[in-house]
Amino acid sequence: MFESEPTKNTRVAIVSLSNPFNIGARHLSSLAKVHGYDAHMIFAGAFLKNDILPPTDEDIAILIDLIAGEIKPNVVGISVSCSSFFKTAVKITQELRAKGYGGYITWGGIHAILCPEDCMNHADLTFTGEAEVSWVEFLERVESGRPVSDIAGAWVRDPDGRVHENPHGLVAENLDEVPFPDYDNDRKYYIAHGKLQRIEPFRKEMYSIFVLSSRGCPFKCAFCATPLIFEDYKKGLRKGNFIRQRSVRNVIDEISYIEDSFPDFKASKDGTINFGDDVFVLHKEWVKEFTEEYQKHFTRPYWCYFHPNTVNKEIIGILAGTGLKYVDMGVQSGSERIRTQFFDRTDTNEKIRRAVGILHEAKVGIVMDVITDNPFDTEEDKRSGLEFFLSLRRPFTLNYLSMIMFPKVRFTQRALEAGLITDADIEQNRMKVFEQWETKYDWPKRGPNELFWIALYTMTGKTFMPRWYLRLLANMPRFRKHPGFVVWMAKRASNAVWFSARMRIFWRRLFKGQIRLSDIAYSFNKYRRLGLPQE
Ligand code: B12
Ligand code: SF4
Repeated sequence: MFESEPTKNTRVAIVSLSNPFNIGARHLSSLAKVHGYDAHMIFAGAFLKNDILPPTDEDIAILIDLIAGEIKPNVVGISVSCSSFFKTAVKITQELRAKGYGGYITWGGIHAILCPEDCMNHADLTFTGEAEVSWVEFLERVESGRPVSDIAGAWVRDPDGRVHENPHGLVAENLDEVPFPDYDNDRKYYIAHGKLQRIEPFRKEMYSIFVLSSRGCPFKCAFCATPLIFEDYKKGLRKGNFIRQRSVRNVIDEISYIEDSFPDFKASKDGTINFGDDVFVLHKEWVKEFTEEYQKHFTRPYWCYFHPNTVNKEIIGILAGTGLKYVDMGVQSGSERIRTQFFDRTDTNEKIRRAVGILHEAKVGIVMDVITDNPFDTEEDKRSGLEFFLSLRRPFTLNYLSMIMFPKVRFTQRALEAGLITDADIEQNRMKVFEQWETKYDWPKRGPNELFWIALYTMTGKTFMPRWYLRLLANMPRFRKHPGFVVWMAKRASNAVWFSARMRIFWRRLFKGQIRLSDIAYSFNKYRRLGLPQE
């Protein structure tokens, strides 16, 4: 789609760190190509089973050689798409300079947006927001040899060391005008396990893909980076609309482009579309049109995020039966006290119970995100969490994410003020994501009591687990110190649910004569690469 020959001289190398998705960086690659620049995209760092790890030293050495020795771009763009990669970005920047690379080194992504002051100790330019508009402006100036020091939307360091903290730039108001994220197998590199492959990483393995039908979120969860950006809009520091929706046509066209780019994915029934929008669905009319069009064009399953407050009968009724496999709903804590007082969420127990009921009635699968390892949790919170999950209609699945102290967000400030953490725990210093982001049972730094409650909660959504039995376990102090048996049970319960769901699909397809060897191979590879779901 974007494979035409460059018409301009400026060459760009965009680096994505352990993130083959990186929709934001892929947009910048397609934009550069559409404007005639010679854009290369390098994905450095392996995408592993349930793990996020930074690129290894060996991977970085290959990356530096590739950029400084082979591509020799005028501009390097490093996407710090998560604060955990701050130190990796520093290392790459320093090593590029040590290798004699003399072009611009620019940084962007969420960490650059939140902490430009730190990034400017290393980068020549730091993009401080969505960069579609300012990126194109910057490339035009590089191409024409004009100064870049006053680019809106970026902080810029002059050769004499002076830093220009330019105001925020414009964002793409009409998202339909932004070219799709670049999935072409053209000028793509994948560096992992000490090996360079000249290939779009998803060509090798792609089992599901993220599509964003909108940008922005109206909520203000204290642990999340998004509300900090929204605050800037409210204060008038950022211009335009924070919340924007793409047209249905544009979203459908992007999914078609993705399918055409990845024939294996297109041929498979199991590859899902993940709508990664912070909160999917903002308007009823949009949903109506979307479901009609989606069913006309695709049969593959999809899932999306919902906030409990946005689940309503009408919208779920429209979505149900159109391929919606499940809804992933942020609940974040079973304790209403934690949710409202520490997470700044407005979803009461009652609202969540209602949302779960609506999803059940519509026969839509339910996954609820829950944050573990929260230092504000008390024993009372854990117990009330158990009672809350036990009060919900079953079945449902809990998806755990370990609490990470991201910079500047309100929750981190609160934990700092309460003396529960220090600066060393903030993610760009701590890099906890590399140890624990999806909650895993075997993380050695988690105490037995936390592990006990996690395992117990896991079983609350399983229909075959008697509620009285879970309450009984909760009242046995021995298990809090030695949760091995409860963890063992939770794992078996999850495996049983997973296995029976797969079997149901298998028999249904066999009955309909829809079993193909290619589907079995695809599923096998998927679980070999990504691992069985924990839940
Ligand atoms: C979809 C998504 C994912 C997907 C896809 C990842 C991706 N980044 O595409 C998956 C599931 C893989 C994922 C994984 C993770 N994610 Co995530 N994810 C998101 C989400 C919801 C949308 C990202 C997105 O595509 N936004 C839209 C695009 C257009 O915006 P953008 O990425 O910011 O890119 C723009 C600018 O930043 C800039 N830009 C970006 N890169 C570059 C590079 C250069 C050179 C330049 C000039 C500009 C530039 O221009 C882009 C275009 O406008 C965001 C929340 C959000 N609303 O942003 C969280 C978010 C980015 N994720 C987050 C986290 C923590 C993670 C994980 C650690 C898992 C977890 N614990 O949740 C991993 C880390 C993966 C990694 N290696 O980075 C946090 C990061 C917080 C922080 N301070 O670091 C966020 C902000 C959510 C939150 N809780 O606050 N994520
Ligand atoms: S609903 Fe999601 S994206 Fe919105 S503020 Fe809360 S956590 Fe962030």
